[in-house]
Amino acid sequence: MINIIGLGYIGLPTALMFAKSGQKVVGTDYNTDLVNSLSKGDLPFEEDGLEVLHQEALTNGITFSNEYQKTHTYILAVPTPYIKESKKLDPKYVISALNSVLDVCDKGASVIIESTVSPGTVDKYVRPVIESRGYVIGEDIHLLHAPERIIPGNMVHELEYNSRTIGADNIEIGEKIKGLYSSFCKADIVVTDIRSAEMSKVVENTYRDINIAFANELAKICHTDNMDVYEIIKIANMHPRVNIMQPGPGVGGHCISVDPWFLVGDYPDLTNLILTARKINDSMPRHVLGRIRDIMREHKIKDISKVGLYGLSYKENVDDTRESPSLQLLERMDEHLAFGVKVFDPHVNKKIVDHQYMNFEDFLNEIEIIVLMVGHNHLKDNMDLIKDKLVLDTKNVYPFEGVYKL
Ligand code: SAJ
Repeated sequence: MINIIGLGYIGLPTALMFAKSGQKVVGTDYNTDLVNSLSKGDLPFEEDGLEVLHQEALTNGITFSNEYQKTHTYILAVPTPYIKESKKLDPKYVISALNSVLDVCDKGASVIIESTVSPGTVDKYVRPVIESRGYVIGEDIHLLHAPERIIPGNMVHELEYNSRTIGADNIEIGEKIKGLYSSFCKADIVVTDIRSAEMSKVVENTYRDINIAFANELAKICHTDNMDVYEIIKIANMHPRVNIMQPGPGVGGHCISVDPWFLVGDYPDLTNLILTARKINDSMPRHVLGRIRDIMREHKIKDISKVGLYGLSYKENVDDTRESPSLQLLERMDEHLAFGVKVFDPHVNKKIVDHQYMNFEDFLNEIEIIVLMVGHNHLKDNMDLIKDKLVLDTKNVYPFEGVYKL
């Protein structure tokens, strides 16, 4: 039986996938409401294909509990936040889950950490906890790191078809756990050492952050001299060895905007490029604010409450708002005592900010400038409804003439 600890964005789909492919699975989370609703068949967040997968997993006997199970295989998918001031990883959830596992596990159990951790975390924080409790790593406990790679919005598909990395101290154990993941993963699974697994995960997300920062810097350059950044990136990308990402209002989510900081926190003297990329991406909400101010001036609009942000989630077609560019922008406005901007997101059904509308038409009736922060499909289906507004399109999705861009 596999006991999966932490039923969030990663742990839950992974648990369901293991169950669907015939493994006996218990999902454990400290949140009783979540455990109860999952047992009843309700999901805590929207994700393509997750409902069907949930039903299949329930049919296959997955159970959810507050309790850690006595078993031989554990997967830890708990949050690994970073400490804002020091930019270093906070391992408190991993350590506490690990201690609870050690309270109940079988001798010889494998403990697989799926949560993203900064390079060296296993050596620095995880091994000492196990050893301090008198366990011998490699005998009493096998330690592994199997970072995930799935992208919100396409998680179910990517669980099956993305290649994976498994870091282990011992190749045989690594191969055994590779066999376990092969029960649902159809792509290559590389077995390596734990440090390489930790580092490659953070490197993947840092690469993407730097590439997006390059696109964002290009957007700023092109804006100052009236060039079309999208056209230029499109042409450049036709070169067989160029692949520039798209500019946008900022980088959100709990991965790309967080993981590079682990490297900056741990190697402050060696991370010039990585830090600069982070700063460029973090500067984008402020750049959008500047563009809103330009449009207000041009059209002599003085009242900020005539401005509406479309999109609160960190990217299209998801309801996840963690570190979202819109929230970053609202924070910046708050710092400048500018209140009253209106907000709407069809995927965010809970009220999380002031002046948030639940109805698109009510929202549109109140505003003159609409700022497209997220290119949800909902927006693409309703473009006609915003034609009479001043449109600031930060995602290059508005198909009509007369639009303001980044
Ligand atoms: N973004 C841009 N321009 C782009 C692409 C994205 O501005 O061209 C923005 C998005 O709007 C969003 C942010 O970047 O605000 C991050 O979104 P994302 O879709 O790039 O990535 P995430 O954070 O949803 O998922 C990433 C993925 N990592 C990589 O592609 C290297 C995913 O595979 C990882 O599993 C995930 O991080 C994770 O959990 O680490």
